[in-house]
Amino acid sequence: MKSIIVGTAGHIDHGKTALVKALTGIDADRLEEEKRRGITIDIGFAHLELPAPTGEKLRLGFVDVPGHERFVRNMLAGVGGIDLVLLVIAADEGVKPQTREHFDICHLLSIRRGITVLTKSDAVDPETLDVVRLEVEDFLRGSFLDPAQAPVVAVSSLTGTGLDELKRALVQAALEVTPRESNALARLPIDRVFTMKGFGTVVTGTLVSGTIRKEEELEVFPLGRRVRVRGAQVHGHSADKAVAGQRTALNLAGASTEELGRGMTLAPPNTFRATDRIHVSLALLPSAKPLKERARVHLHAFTSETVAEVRLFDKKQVSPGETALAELRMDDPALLLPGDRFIMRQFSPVVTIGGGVVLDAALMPKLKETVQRFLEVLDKGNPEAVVEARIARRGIAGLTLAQAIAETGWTKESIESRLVEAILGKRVLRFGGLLAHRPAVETLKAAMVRLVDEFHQKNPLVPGMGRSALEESSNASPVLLAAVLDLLVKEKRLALSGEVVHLPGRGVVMKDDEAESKKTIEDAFASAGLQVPALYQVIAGLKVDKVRAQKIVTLLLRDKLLVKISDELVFHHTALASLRNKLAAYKTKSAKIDVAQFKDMTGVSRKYAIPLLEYLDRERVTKRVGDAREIL
Ligand SMILES: Nc1nc2c(ncn2[C@@H]2O[C@H](COP(=O)(O)OP(=O)(O)O)[C@@H](O)[C@H]2O)c(=O)[nH]1
Ligand SMILES: [Mg+2]
Repeated sequence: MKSIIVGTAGHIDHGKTALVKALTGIDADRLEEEKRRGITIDIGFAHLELPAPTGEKLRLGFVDVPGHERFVRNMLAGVGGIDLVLLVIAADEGVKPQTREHFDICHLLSIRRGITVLTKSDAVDPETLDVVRLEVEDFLRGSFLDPAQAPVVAVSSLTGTGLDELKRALVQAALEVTPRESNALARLPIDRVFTMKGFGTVVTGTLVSGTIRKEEELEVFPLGRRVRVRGAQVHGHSADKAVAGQRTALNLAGASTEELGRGMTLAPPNTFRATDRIHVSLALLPSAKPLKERARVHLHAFTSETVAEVRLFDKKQVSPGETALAELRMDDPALLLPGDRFIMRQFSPVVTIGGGVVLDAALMPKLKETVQRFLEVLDKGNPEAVVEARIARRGIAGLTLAQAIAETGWTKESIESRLVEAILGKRVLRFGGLLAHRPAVETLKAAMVRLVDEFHQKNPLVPGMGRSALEESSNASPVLLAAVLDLLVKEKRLALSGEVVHLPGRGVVMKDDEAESKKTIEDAFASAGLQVPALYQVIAGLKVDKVRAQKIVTLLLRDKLLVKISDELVFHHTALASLRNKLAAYKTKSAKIDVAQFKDMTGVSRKYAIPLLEYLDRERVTKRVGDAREIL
């Protein structure tokens, strides 16, 4: 069953509320004051099911808006989620100021479909009705309600004339409406909050996207509060779920009526962020005064309302009828996403002057020109290009899937499907949940190689740069760094020894006297066999200072040319290798060897024999059994 929202629009007293009642049987003027004064003050609701010729049922939710100029802000709270407008014009009055203002608002909100209804047809004679029809058709020409493509139906809510024709037109238009995405992420801008006896807190709104189920957790924006859906009602009947395009009432646990209010939005928890700065493409009505840089305007989006300052990118003012890219700095934060439409009203006197579409609600500090180029891509609206631009914008920080969801309001699946080509074309690289733009990855690769190279030049005696030091010196995402390091190692542009990153083939470069000292040390131990000298004596005889000598010894130990078997004793690796050979030969005679036999075999004193045997035990060459060793 298709669900869509129909909104009324038009001047006060032109018969909007009467029309909704004639169609649905429901009086949308629900407030006591509205009934007493006979005028609509706030938005009201009604619903109707109509069968389509295909047999399909159409569920129409109605939002009836006030026509009085003092209540345009209430009208704006209702019109944000509608799919189809009934532009109501009384046959005995024709086009009036709020006919124009509401019509402008619908156009600025990019409402694509509607029906023009000439009400009170019973109040005029047929000739007058014809004249009014011509006048109205002229008014509509060239707009989304151009009579060539959208019907103009004359009705009388009093006598019922024309209502059947209007219902047929409604069915036709409803079938043509592109359904809102019910598998997108849910967003419910709240338009009413009240307490219901026995239920507690109830909120209502038009579900503009996604699905909300009973028992689901939601987050209230910009409040940041978690609530649980205790129960849901759609068009006055309890339901397990509400889907996009339905008037929805939710019974909430976790927030009181005092804490909630019109203008807040319900959405999935931990997904989005409210913002007070947005980048937009705005259009100024031809009837408006020029809009100057830093002008303050009333900003309306869905049910939210705040004051915002306009910052223009490349001009000092926007002329009537013009469009421009701009930043809006809001007095109060709201949950807004790219693609959301908004209306601007002049600060004072309050009249509608323009509107537009949100391009970005996750601003990043960037140069004006960079931002402008980015916004131009967003403004063109190709979804594939938009995700790619959002990834590119993040540079070497990359964009996580979670961030991509928060920035676009798209689901993970739709983001992934919009990335297929960029990934196949290798313009975007994916590392688990992180997306990075190829040029940024290339920049990062070059920067890492350069960093390691510079490190080698500055620290010739150190084998390489610690991995963590390398990671800290870059502000790239850790996931990206690890992935890029992997790539560089695979491409043999960097090498990794344990946690040390170095250029491949780049050992330690030594100065002449250091190289000489290294040779002296190595030779001293190599020629000593097992009768090794004390390390401090060898160091004392070198040309280089003690600190450098210690570094050289560290290198010799790291490269396993020297082996340290106890705090005092260091041997050359060849001496230890020949010791193993001797033991292997000894084993052919006896499987056991004691300390005395070991001293005889090697010619070392007890001072060396014990640490050597303990070393051999550790190396599992020998195994201590009582006072002797078993040769393994
Ligand atoms: N004769 C006649 N009067 C109507 C018709 N529709 C509405 N009215 C009257 O016009 C007045 C304003 O109607 P209402 O629906 O409240 O207008 P709204 O301000 O646009 O909602 C009321 O007194 C209605 O009874 C109609 O089709 N024919
Ligand atoms: Mg009304």
